[in-house]
Amino acid sequence: MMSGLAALCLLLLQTGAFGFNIGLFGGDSLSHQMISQSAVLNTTVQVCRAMALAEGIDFTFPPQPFTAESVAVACQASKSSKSFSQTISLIQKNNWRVDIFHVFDSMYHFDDESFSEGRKIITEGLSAVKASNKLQNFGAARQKLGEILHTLQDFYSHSNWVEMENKLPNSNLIRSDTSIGNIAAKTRATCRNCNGDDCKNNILEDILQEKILTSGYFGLVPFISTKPNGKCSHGGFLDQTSRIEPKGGINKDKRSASHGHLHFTAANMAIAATSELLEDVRGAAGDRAFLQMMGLSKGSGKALCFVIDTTGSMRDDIEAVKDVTSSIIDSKVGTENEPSVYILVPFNDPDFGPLTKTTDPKVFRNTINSLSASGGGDTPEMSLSGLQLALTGAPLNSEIFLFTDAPAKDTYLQSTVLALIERTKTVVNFMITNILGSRRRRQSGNDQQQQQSRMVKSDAQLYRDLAQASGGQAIEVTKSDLPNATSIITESSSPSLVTLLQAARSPGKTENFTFTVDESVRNLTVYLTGSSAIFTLISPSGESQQSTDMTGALIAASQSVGNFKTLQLKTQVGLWEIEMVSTSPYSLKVVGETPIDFLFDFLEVSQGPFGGFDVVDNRPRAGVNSTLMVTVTGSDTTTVTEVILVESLGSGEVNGSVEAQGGGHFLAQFDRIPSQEFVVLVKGQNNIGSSKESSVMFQRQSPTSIRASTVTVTAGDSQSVLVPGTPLSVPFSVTTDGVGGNFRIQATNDRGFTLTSPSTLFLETGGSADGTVNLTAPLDTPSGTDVTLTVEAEDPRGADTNYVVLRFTVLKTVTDFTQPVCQQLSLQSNCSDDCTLSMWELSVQVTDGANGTGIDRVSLRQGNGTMNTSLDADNKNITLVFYNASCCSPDVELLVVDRVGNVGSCVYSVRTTATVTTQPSTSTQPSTSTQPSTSLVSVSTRVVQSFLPCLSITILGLILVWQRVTF
Ligand SMILES: *[C@@H]1O[C@H](CO)[C@@H](O)[C@H](O)[C@H]1NC(C)=O
Ligand SMILES: *[C@@H]1O[C@H](CO)[C@@H](O)[C@H](O)[C@H]1NC(C)=O
Ligand SMILES: *[C@@H]1O[C@H](CO)[C@@H](O)[C@H](O)[C@H]1NC(C)=O
Ligand SMILES: [Ca+2]
Ligand SMILES: [Ca+2]
Ligand SMILES: [Ca+2]
Repeated sequence: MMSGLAALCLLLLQTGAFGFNIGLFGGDSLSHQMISQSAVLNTTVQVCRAMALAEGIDFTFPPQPFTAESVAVACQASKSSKSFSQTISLIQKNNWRVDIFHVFDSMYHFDDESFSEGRKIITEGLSAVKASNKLQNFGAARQKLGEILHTLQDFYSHSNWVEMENKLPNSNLIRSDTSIGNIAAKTRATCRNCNGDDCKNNILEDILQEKILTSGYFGLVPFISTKPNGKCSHGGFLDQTSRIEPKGGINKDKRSASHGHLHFTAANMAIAATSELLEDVRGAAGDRAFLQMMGLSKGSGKALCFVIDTTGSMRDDIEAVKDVTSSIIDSKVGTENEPSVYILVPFNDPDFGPLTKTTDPKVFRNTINSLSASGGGDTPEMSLSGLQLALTGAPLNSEIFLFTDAPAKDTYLQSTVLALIERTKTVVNFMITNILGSRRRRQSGNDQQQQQSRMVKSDAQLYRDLAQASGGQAIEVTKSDLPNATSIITESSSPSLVTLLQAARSPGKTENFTFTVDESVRNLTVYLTGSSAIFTLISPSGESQQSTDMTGALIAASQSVGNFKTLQLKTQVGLWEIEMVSTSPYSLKVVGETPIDFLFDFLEVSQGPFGGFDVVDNRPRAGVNSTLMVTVTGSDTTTVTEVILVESLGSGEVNGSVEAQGGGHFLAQFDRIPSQEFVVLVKGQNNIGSSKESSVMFQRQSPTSIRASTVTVTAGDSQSVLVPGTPLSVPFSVTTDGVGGNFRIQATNDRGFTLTSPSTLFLETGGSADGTVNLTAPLDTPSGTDVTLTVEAEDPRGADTNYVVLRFTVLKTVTDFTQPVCQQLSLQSNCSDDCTLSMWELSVQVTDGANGTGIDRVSLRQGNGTMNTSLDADNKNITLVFYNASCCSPDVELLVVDRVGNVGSCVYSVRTTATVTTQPSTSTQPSTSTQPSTSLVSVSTRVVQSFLPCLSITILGLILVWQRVTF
């Protein structure tokens, strides 16, 4: 069913007869993708520049056109280039999805003259973005940002804004308290019937002269038009309203569109409007938080994330974590390996959380130091609940360390945690103490609150399985060895480590593994877990070293504690071999420090007669051929030549055929997906020079294991915000390629919000069924809180599970739409001809009006002077601002932000008399037209009717379909 519909959707796109311009790295038009990327890169550069100047650091603009890589370097955050790339593609995906989830909702596209409804989507979404950023929920902010940018950009393509010869974007689209413009009455004619070239001028003269705003009507159903008399149509093959008089259309989606002659004007206006919205988000968040939202941060670009059992038996372990935290902070703060964000989640029984997230190492240290061990009742504890919270709160691709000495009590969350590991590609390391079989230790008299009963080996298996699936280690040590083990693993894993090879064998197996080390790799390290692994290492130059010989030529240093061993290898470029000999289970992981890494998205080939792809947001479908999109990060000169799916626990491999797509993107086609869990191995060349001879082989591997499934779970969009106290219905559907029966449904959220969900759904063999989850946030939930909902479906045999993971933002209804205002109290100067000898000073009071939420922040956007703020002694609603500067810096711009993120700007100058503005601070000029070169290009604005059921078809898939057919 699913695939048939998908194929139909794709057919409609592929024929091209519809004129949809859905292309990837070519085409002659600007897409939502391109528009968003251009604005994001440009705004980010401006923010980095401003921050550099404020810190007195020189700033060098990257060459045009900007890339994620070059911007990250210019921002001195090259270690975050991967997360920056990922942020951009996330924004692009969520932008695209508006066309999938809201095909018929005219207001999402500013069609049908739905101006105030369209603006409401933008401004409500903007409030959610600001609220999310305020609570550092950047993932939620990115998602919502992508969504609202779609609607904002569509305004310029679908309305007559550029036909009215406006030179600047409509700033009122990102505000709620102003007029959008003079909107045409429903009864007023806006277009004339037209034919051929005449259609460039089909908007009525009086509409243009009087600057009356209109937009095209759009309808897919022939002969039934909702277009009022005399109105303009969207235009194009699919739009049936454009066949009804007045015929013709006005959209500027691409160059061949009805008003395609204005395509670049509209697209560049959309870039300027996008930049303006981003500037508003920046003003509300502050520069540093804005960059964090973009995935850019100073330091390692990684989170240091601890999940800690705080029950009575954990006293020693908590002390060990305190020590290692102190030593990490002492040794790394101020270096490029400093963690970019610190996260802590305690768990106990029955309580767990809250999650603490901070960029301030002192705050983190204090939070850790305030932990104490108590409670917990019986032996098992709520470890998976704690882990779930960390997985949803940490940035993508993080590494988490979980400390416990007890089995999980909440084992029902195992599949949920696994789903979240897969979705977020997070590595989880378990530090497990007190396992039976370790050296017996006298019970500490301090642990009176909790009976200490040892974990048996099988209790730890759940942790081992999760570690293995995530590409992490399950380290089993005595409590006395924990400090050493913790410092070894955390010290060695914080910098920009990437995985070159990873494998696990259970039961153990004698096997030879090889891995290629390229010139970019530093600090080559091998992690081994397992009780009795013996190995021989062979270097590219043919030297070898046995595990029994720790003084040989290849191993620079090694450390061993419990079941865990690390070997630091003397880095040699070329092909290494490691021959493992062990009958007991082991895991092997080879990592190195290098900027070059990769991102991947699984795509699934549809079964229908026309082929095409679905992007897979969960487990890819078993038993069918498939496609992977691989994106290289950290290098603009790297080529992927091989993509291989390698079974995580065995030696089975499936090779893909690779096609370069430009811009660091590669497509790999596979005949089948392995039936066992597997990892993605990428090999290629790093072309340092231009000649082939200077290229060096490299390999990288995904730490996270992936599983295929015969079950599919899909849900509608997660665009709705969650209003505290009001249940939100989330419809979902489950499809199976396998046997029918009762499928077990489990819906959980990471906040403990109330939810209702069916516990089973009945599916016919090969059939599907629908369900609904109702989720309610408590009334006192702060705006900006995000909640992650995971809905899982397990087949009747309990052998196969799939899931969908959705993120929602909680937002109280916003009632404050107005910006704070400034009132000048005094401006004094003694400026003379020699400005270096004279000063000026300014005093301003800032208020947010009687019904405002109050002043949150006043900051300096422009001006080299000194600013101080204080609250008025008599009226705490008034913020007083004092500014003084040299007369050589005669201008100042204050950004004034209220508690819901309305941003005002006040500009004063000593050049002339003072001026006050409360306009949005941005006045972005429309940029000059740029021809698309290397970036994602051309997603036109509306998708066909058949898309609606095709919920699992998403951006990349659609782009790729066209790409394959066209090139
Ligand atoms: C633990 O670390 C200390 C200090 O770093 C070291 O002296 C000791 O030998 C280590 N113990 C083990 C078992 O590795
Ligand atoms: C591993 O390599 C060694 C030396 O090349 C060889 O003798 C041995 O048979 C290999 N073992 C396996 C399991 O392939
Ligand atoms: C980049 O942004 C700046 C200000 O934010 C603007 O002046 C400039 O025109 C923009 N350039 C492009 C290419 O969008
Ligand atoms: Ca305990
Ligand atoms: Ca307990
Ligand atoms: Ca306000």
